[in-house]
This record gives sequence, structure tokens and C-alpha cells, in this order.
Amino acid sequence: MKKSRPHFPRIKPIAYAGPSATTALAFRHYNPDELVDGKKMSAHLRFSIAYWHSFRGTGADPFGPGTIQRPWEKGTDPVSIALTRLDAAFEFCQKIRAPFWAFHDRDIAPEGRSLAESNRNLDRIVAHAKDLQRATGVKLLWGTANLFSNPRYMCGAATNPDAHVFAYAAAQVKKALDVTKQLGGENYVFWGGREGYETLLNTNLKREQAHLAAFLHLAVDYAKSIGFKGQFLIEPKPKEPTKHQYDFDVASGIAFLRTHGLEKHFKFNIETNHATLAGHTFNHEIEVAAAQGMLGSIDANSGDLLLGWDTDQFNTDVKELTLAMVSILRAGGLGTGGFNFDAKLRRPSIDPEDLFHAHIGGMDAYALAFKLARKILADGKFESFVSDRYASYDSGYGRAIAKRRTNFRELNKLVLGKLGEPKPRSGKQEYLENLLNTYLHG
Ligand code: XLS
Ligand code: NI
Ligand code: NI
Repeated sequence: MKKSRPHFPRIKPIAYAGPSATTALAFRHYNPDELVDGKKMSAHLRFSIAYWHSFRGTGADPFGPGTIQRPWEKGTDPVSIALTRLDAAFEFCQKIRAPFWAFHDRDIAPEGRSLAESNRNLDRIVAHAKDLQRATGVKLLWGTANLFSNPRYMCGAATNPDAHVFAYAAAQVKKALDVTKQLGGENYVFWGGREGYETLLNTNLKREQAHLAAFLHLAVDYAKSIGFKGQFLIEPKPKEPTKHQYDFDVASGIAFLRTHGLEKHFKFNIETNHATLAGHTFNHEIEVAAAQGMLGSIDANSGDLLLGWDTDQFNTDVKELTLAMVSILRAGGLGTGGFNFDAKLRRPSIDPEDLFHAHIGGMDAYALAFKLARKILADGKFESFVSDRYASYDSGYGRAIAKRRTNFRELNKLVLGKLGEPKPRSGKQEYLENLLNTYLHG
């Protein structure tokens, strides 16, 4: 493979310079090579670059066209442009020190006039991606299929009222699974782009949900048949682009998977901005998934609480991330998952250098949160407060309740007898919030 000219010639690989770094193009907290519990920090955090935002995003919004023009987007042949763009992306992953990337099929290769042509385009790009992965050591966190941009999917893919569209989506996902496997993808994501409805006046909700379940079962079967071992992930989102998406949040995702016998095959890819759109905190969604052993991966971004859509911003909110990290570490980490920056530059952030500032900010905020969360867990103050709060369930009749070895009659007897009225005990929220601040701000 011939080495291409650098696409970010003025930028050297980003180095760790510590909290007192004097340059902006340096990490203050993310030190990829630092050993933490015998493992490099980069292996704990498993950062990933989202191809669609960072290499296909143009800054376009409903009110105007793109503002971002990259120097490598030149020429007329879409496949050659796609190949050069991939070179730029891998150079970026290396320079930003991200060990992983993630893509949709149609981000990396142009869609052709037929599925066969689209597949041929994809094969050419994937062959190049394989070479680049080998040359740089950057690995694939997950692959996915774009089942929402092409007009054929305007009424959904697996939930489309037309079985022809379902079949097309199946063929597309078959290929996306093939290429994800070829590239050693560690996961495969299902985000239900337009799997939802705009109006119940034209929708059979029950049938659509059953079709979605059928689609996921067929995907599980196909993955098994080709020996794809990656983890399947559902990415919940309550709305946008449809008014109501079926994979609304983690709780409804769990109910859906269980209802249709899919729970063994899926975990969750939790996106911060989707959590807040669903009226939850990021931390809440992580806890709900972790409670069922279904925490898979994170789409790392942030919304704007004043706006009702998926703004996909880089997250620099150390408090929010520290709370999330405490839950993630307590759950035993993300396994084959990682932190994928499903985040985009703001429309006026047009310099290639802005891609670096954005990711440095996100990676540093996560790394700092990781360190703070480790300290919080090592100190164990919150843990012991919480376990103490539930201690009455550890012995006696409380334990019998937890083990379901009692009944209403017995409990009734106890309350009427020696127990009497419960003694209220403070929840100490303010004390705990202050305690949290001692970690965040000293
Ligand atoms: C959109 C989703 C999307 C998925 C991948 O809101 O976040 O980017 O992560 O299809
Ligand atoms: Ni996402
Ligand atoms: Ni999103």
C-alpha cells in the first residue's frame, strides 16, 4: 500500500502534556499509554471515531447547505474520493490516538444505482480499510447499515408496510454484517433510524413491532451462519427522525427484546443525547441497562437541554460523565464496547483543526471522569452510604422479603406486633451532592 501525502500536515500526533499543558493541541487528562491496573488507558477507554460525523459531516442543516469543505474532497469519481477520504480518516484516528472507528455502510462507500453496484463499491472501500487497519493498528468498534437516508426507507426499513423494502433492508444488512466481519468489527449496531411512525392513522403498530423482531431474529441467524462473533447492540432513541421510535429508551428496548425472545443476543449502545431526548439522564439509561447485564457500548455525545433534537455535541461536562463512569465501572466496564464519538462539529467550526479540538475535549473529559470515578469507587463513600441505606434487607424479615420467603400475612403480623411504625431516615441528598463536589472541585 503506497503511503499518501498527509491530509493534516500541520498537526502532529496529539501528546499527553498533563493538566498544566500550555498548548491547546495536547491532552491534559487522556494519557493513552499510562498503565491503569496493568492495562493501558487507551484499552480502558476504547475511544472510537464516528465516520459519519467526522468525515461525512458538512455542517448542513435544514436552513442551509454545508459550510465545511475538506481539502481531500476533490475529484469527480465518488469511489476515488471515498478512498482518499478513508486515508484522511485513518490519519486522523492515528493522530488523535483513537484505537477504534465506526461506520455505516453508506458513509464509507457511495451508494450505486443498484444494490449490486453499492456492494461492489463497498467491497473496494472495505479492501482499502482492511489495509489501513493493518497499517495503523486502528480497529473497528462497530459497523452498521444506513437504513434511513435513502427515500426507499421513508416509511421505515424492517417496519416498512411494504415487504419489498423489508427484503431490501435485509439484503443490505446481510452485506453490512459481511463487511463488519471482514474488518474484525467487535460489535454491530442497530439504530432504528425510521423504525417508528409519524401517525397511527396509517400504522399497524403491532405488525410493525413483530416485523422488527423478525428482522432482528433473521440478523441473529445470519450472523451465526457466517460465524460473526461480534456483540449485537440496540441503540435506543425516542424520536427524530420519526415522531415515535419503537426503541424509545433502554427500558422499552428490554421489554421489546424480552417479548420477542431476543434478549440473549443483544445489549445496548447508549447515546447521551438520546437519553436526554427520552426525558432521562445519561446515567439513568446506563443503570437500567447495567441492572440487566445489558450494557454494551456508548455513543459519546451531548445534547442541549434547551433544544428538543439530537444536536450531537461533543461532551465536556465532567460531572455528567463522572456519574456515568461510576455506573459503567461499577457494572464492570463495557466489554467489547467503547466510547464512540457520535458527535459533530458546530456548523461554523470549519477548520480541520476543529476536529482535533473537539475530540481532545471529549477524550479529556472522559479520561478525567474515568479518573474521578475510580477515586470515588476506591473511596467507597457513596457505595457504603447506599448499601447501608438498604441494610434492612440483608437480614431477618428484610432478607426474607428480598428472597421472597415471606408473605403478606407474616408481614402483617410483624407490623401489628413488634415492628409498629417505621422510623423515617434522611435520604441525605444535599450531603451527597456536596460530597460529589469534593471530588469534582476539591
Ligand atoms: C442517530 C444515531 C446514529 C447511530 C448509528 O441519531 O445516533 O448515528 O449511532 O446509526
Ligand atoms: Ni448514535
Ligand atoms: Ni444520535
